[in-house]
Amino acid sequence: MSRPESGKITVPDELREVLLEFTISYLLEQPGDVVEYAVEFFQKLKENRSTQIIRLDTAGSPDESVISTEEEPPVARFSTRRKSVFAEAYNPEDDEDDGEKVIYPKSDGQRQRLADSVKHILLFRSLDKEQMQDVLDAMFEKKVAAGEYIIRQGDDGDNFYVIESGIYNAYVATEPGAEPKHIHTYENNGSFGELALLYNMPRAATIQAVTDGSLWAMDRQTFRRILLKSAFKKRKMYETLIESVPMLKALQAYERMNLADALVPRSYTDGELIIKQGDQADGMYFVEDGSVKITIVGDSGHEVEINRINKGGYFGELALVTHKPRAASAYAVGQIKLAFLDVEAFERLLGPCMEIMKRNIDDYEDQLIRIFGSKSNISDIR
Ligand code: 1OR
Ligand code: 1OR
Repeated sequence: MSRPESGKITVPDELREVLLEFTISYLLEQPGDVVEYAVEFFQKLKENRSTQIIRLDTAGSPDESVISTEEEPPVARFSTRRKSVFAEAYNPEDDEDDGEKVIYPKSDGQRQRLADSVKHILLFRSLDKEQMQDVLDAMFEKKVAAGEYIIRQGDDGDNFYVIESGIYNAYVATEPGAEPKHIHTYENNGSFGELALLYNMPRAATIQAVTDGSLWAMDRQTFRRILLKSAFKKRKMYETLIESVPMLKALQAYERMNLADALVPRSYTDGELIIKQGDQADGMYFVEDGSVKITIVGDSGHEVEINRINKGGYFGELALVTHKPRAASAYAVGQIKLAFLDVEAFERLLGPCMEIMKRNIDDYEDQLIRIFGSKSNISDIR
């Protein structure tokens, strides 16, 4: 077990990855005996060392070369039935987007409701106007009744779903015949069913409606034609960034994927203002490239530099954690690249990093006292 407070024991990335790989594999195959399966799994893993493992890790991009080859997956993760799904090879780089467009006509009212429902869907973030239009055209409404199963774990993927209304529970069964465990509840917003379509895997969880509700669905082909390429590109693009930010190590693979979907690239030129002290906060930033100067206007009225944030660092989280105006200003130093995370996605996705951020904020306070003599010289940051 890791003991972060001691600072001595660290969890190597490889351990994390291998254990995750094993867990997913076990959950998908659902063999009876864990130990027996583990012996077999790790033996195979050792034999296949030189070959690549199909990864559902870190930022989540499965290795594209693996996706596009006809080779057997090196790890016993896909059963025979799953291999047939796996054989539907896809290489986002080759995709020429020549599929037939599907259009479900909609009333103005429906269109409005749909637009509202998809507004916050992370996977749709990187779409341009035209792609977004195609997505809206391709979605169809599906009314569901309380108790209805939308997705069953282990099935092949058919649709991707965006929630308009209703409450939905997600369950995962860890062993065959075992009682599925409740892992998540969706309440009136969000989306599900993307994993099986993105990774050509069986459904990873069961989704059941708790109340009557309304969903917007998109078929597998349309999902893959429009979203696969851009989602892969984005996940790939942010894989390195997410790996380079120490704080984000606290996130699980699935959470990192969602984070990659949510990040938005922003560039700034030398001296440009990114955050203004006293403003309302709309999100936080990760530094992908370059550095950022943090300044505070103290009681004297002078603007003083108090900090520099470099590649792999983050800023602008304080106001989101404290729900106060910006405590400081931030300026670009040279030409820089940032990734922006809006407040809504922050609250949904960075819960697991909250402790680390709070610890860092304690540090701000100590520094504040050191630099300004006392905390009272400057507005309270909490
Ligand atoms: P899918 O196509 O596999 C089931 O169909 C959906 O449940 C899945 O896509 C996700 O959209 C959704 N792990 C895997 N899938 C999840 C999870 C989840 N939660 C929701 N889905 N975990 C819970 C994370 C809070 C990890 C459980 C081990
Ligand atoms: P924010 O949302 O308030 C400004 O917007 C950001 O500057 C803030 O979040 C932090 O992410 C970042 N005190 C306050 N904010 C700081 C500090 C800081 N450093 C970076 N930020 N101090 C410097 C500690 C070394 C203490 C003040 C002397």
